[in-house]
Amino acid sequence: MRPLRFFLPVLILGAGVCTAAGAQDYVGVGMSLNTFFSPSGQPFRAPAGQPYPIVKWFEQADTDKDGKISHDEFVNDATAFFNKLDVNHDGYINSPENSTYENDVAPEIQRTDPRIRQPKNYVAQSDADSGGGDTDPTAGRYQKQVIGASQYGLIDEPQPIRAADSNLDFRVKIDEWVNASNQRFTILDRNEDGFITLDELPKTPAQIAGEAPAPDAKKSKAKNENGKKKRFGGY
Ligand SMILES: [Ca+2]
Ligand SMILES: [Ca+2]
Ligand SMILES: [Ca+2]
Repeated sequence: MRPLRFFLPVLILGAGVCTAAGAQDYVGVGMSLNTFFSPSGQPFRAPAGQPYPIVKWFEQADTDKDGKISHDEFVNDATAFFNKLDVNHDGYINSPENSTYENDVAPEIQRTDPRIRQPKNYVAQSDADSGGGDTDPTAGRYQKQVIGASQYGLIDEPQPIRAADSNLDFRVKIDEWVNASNQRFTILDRNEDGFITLDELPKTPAQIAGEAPAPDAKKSKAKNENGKKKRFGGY
């Protein structure tokens, strides 16, 4: 299978956000870890303490309510989101419509949530004082960061709309969208039975971060174990 492509500017944007400011600058500005992005990039949000909103997407896509998402249901759900983004209904998501997606529909993709765990040796590369890189055989090599929609999604695609633009003409035709949706279904149907079920889906990075112990609890635990304060993740 040909891998879906990502646009370099999105990667650069994500890296800049991560390194240009401290963690606290991005917490509390409307970013919630209880956020899920469907494989098409549609955001679903739930208040803290409520079930992770993957269930909202699943209920939306599973139109016959049999507890599993068929290939047709998956593509229909993706196409419905395409039609929402294709505001002028010309069969393309063009640049202005994509900008509306990035700025208004899914603004989370422009920020990197510092609570989401990043590959360890990215930290070693960017902050030599953080330690831990010397013993890692991959230290110093580029490790792909978890950015954009990948923070909240099941597939590592920082910008799911642009990723579907296979001929790189800065617009996504419905045919390209259906092709991307077919690929996404194949990735997610891990047991290849033609259906997506909740129990075969991975946890998203945001979901994992949301379920992790609070930072204060981690710090005090580390202090107790090591007898001194320890830095976590370079933040
Ligand atoms: Ca179904
Ligand atoms: Ca359009
Ligand atoms: Ca399956």
